[in-house]
Amino acid sequence: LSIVIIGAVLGPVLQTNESDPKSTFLSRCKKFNQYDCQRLWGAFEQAYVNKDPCNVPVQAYDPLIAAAPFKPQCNKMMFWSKTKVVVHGFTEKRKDCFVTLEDTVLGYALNGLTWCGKKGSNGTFTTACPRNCENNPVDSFWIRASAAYADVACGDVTAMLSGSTITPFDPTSTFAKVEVTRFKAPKVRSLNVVMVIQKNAKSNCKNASLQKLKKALHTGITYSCKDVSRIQECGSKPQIACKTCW
Ligand code: N1C
Repeated sequence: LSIVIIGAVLGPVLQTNESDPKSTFLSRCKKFNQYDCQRLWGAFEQAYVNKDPCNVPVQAYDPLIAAAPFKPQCNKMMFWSKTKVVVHGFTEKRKDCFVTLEDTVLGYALNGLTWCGKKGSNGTFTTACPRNCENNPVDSFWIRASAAYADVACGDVTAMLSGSTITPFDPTSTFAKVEVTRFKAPKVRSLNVVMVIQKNAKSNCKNASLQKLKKALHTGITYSCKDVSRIQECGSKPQIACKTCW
């Protein structure tokens, strides 16, 4: 009996054991229905399996992105930099207002995971995966997915940046390097920055780096920035209209 009980407890836990990316990927993917998850896993694997883990370029994920293209969700698309926890804590409660890359099948399935292959092996590994070389499997995926997600951006776009850093618009971030430059006018009408202000904030909307963000935007895209210190409020009160979140 005790074995049955242990099995019943461990079964569901092991199903999403992060040391087994395949089962995590498949179980997360299944929550979306409408996708052939086995086929997506196959398209994912081909990007890095049997390759030197420092030799997986961004384009290796083209077939994966093509197999699960991002759908434009005008006026709801949310981007972020250095605010991952706040953003997802918030979008989880207000899916009606905003969607992030992690709310799409690929972003959701791979969020927080580590993976790499090895030359001469057909396996997926989670330990000793390099992140310090340019063409590593994890960074290349996020760059490719971020580019594809930004490519379909439309309408009024939101970005949550962090007032807890000295440079909220960090030129080395994926948001700056990959996403902002892909927003196209007139498909994208505006970029609206929500500056997350927590206690002991180091910057706000007046920060000089935001002038660079404004300049980096293609002409025709309107820019705005708002310092928001009570981000939770909109998340905890579902009756607040999206427009009046801040
Ligand atoms: O480099 P960043 O942030 O500016 O990237 C964030 C930006 C978002 O707008 C997303 O659309 O780029 C996209 N994105 C993810 O969705 C994502 N999920 C998980 C980029 N990176 C993502 N990750 C991991 O976080 C990934 O490992 C990458 O290196 C970090 C980047 O976090 P950041 O510096 O706060």
